[in-house]
Amino acid sequence: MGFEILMERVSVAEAVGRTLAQLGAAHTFGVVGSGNFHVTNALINAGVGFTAARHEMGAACMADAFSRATGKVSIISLHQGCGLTNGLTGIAEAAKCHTPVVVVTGDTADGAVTDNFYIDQDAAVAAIGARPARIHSAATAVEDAVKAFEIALVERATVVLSMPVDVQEELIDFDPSLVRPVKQTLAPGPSPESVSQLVDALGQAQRPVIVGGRGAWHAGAELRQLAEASGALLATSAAGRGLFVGDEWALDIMGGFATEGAAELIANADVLVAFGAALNKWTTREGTLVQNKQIIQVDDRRAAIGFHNPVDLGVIGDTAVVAAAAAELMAQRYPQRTGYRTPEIHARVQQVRYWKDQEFTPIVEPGRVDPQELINALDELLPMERVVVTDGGNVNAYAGAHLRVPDQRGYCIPLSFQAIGLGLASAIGAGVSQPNRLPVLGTGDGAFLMTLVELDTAVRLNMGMVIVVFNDDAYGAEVNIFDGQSQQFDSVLFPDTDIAAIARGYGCDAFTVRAMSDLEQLQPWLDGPRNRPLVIDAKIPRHKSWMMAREIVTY
Ligand SMILES: Cc1ncc(C[n+]2csc(CCOP(=O)(O)OP(=O)(O)O)c2C)c(N)n1
Ligand SMILES: [Mg+2]
Repeated sequence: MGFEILMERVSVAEAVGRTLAQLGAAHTFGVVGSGNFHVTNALINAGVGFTAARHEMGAACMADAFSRATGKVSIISLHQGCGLTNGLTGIAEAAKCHTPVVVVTGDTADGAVTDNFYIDQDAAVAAIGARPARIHSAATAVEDAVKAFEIALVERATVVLSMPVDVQEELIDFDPSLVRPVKQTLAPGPSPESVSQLVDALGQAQRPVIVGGRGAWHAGAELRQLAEASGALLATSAAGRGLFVGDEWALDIMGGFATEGAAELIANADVLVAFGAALNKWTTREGTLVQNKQIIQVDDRRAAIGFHNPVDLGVIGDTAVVAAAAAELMAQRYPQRTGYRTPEIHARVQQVRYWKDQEFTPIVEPGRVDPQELINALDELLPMERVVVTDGGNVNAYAGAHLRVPDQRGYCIPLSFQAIGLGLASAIGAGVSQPNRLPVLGTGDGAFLMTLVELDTAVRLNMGMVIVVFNDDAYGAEVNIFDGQSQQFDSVLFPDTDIAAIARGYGCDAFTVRAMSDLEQLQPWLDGPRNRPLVIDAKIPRHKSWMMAREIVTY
């Protein structure tokens, strides 16, 4: 006939699922109830991969980690009301990290305020910093879905698309060829004046440092070039960790996770330029690393400039575009800058880059292992094709700072909301996004026991992953915070928990570490099929980590 009739009569739920798939939804993570059953099936039938989590917060964290790693929009599929509220902590984490995800969730019919599932979903979502959106009617359903996806992608927002159950059932004529593509916008460029001022600051600096954050993930090459042209050292925020791996002038992380030597080199800078890094209290060590120097911040969002920390110059523009323009002008205006790149500093950078090379005195306690000794050994033993994920608590820096990473996609820090317990699901999402890499999670016993139900998901996915539980049978962070202020710690101390036994019950491989020699059990697992998670229950002493010994902020 020469033409095809594409129009089909389908439910709104079906049309929304197909629309999101057509726009490029990369994967769906969800917990399915009656209110999101049809839309989830529509996504699956349209070819979008689906992972069933066991808890809505887990689904949210998996999607968050997946989209962080890929930059693609993933979907969190949730039942209305209680399904949504169960997911809120993970959704808040994604929103605070500007992760592009769309939550598709049922909603009660308009006016059904006596329905058990009723809550004001838009208000709940807005309250945690996500963007409320809804399917308003059958007539607008497809365009409503396109807008939700577009906001997520273009504005790097976490959008919650509420779908009233009565509207979901209505039938519409759906024609995929009429689904409009999301708008394409070009990366914003900087003003010539701001580039000129940036280049003058770098060109006249004696000890410049360039910091890359999450907003510079795509700008690694341009930033290395600018740093070379201006004689700058490179570092990242925690969220940007891995961006400059392999560059001999790069330190690892700036801030609370930095080695003392790295922090000193950054503290001694006279100009610091942050690209796509928020310069929050962690990155600046409570402001101590940004004192006595000129601070320049480059970001594509005006609201990000100076939000956490005052700056001397704000440059608005895409980080890669700004870095490329500055590198070009730098070469013209200030050729051959030495800056911070002297032979002595070169040697120092190699010494102070990684925690594994820093001296420490291990804690000796019978039946327990020193966490730094353990993590440094694991860093050597585990393949570098890894995705390192950390959780919160006293122990968060062991995985978060000691384990080296292959590149920025090899690291995920789900601590934008500073919630404990997000690590396991984030590691699963990271693993789904990069099947060729070994997810490695470091977590505390408290964080792990809070959300370990997702072990079931990892086992079902046959996911080879390594989970190191730093087990002090305590909310160690709280013990440390109130040390010397209180005698009463019963609320944060727990009896010994056999985490290895629990993990085996889920179908994981597991072993307990009470001495470093117990790590012998790791190699056989690494040599094996790696088709299920390995949980290492590492009994560690109650102690104050180097991170907490220094920090004055609350956990
Ligand atoms: C969801 C959530 N609940 C409570 C807290 C407060 N909190 C911060 S660290 C911590 C203890 C974590 O214990 P664990 O995972 O065992 O790590 P540890 O501090 O013992 O190393 C708690 C309860 C939090 N940050 N997030
Ligand atoms: Mg603990």
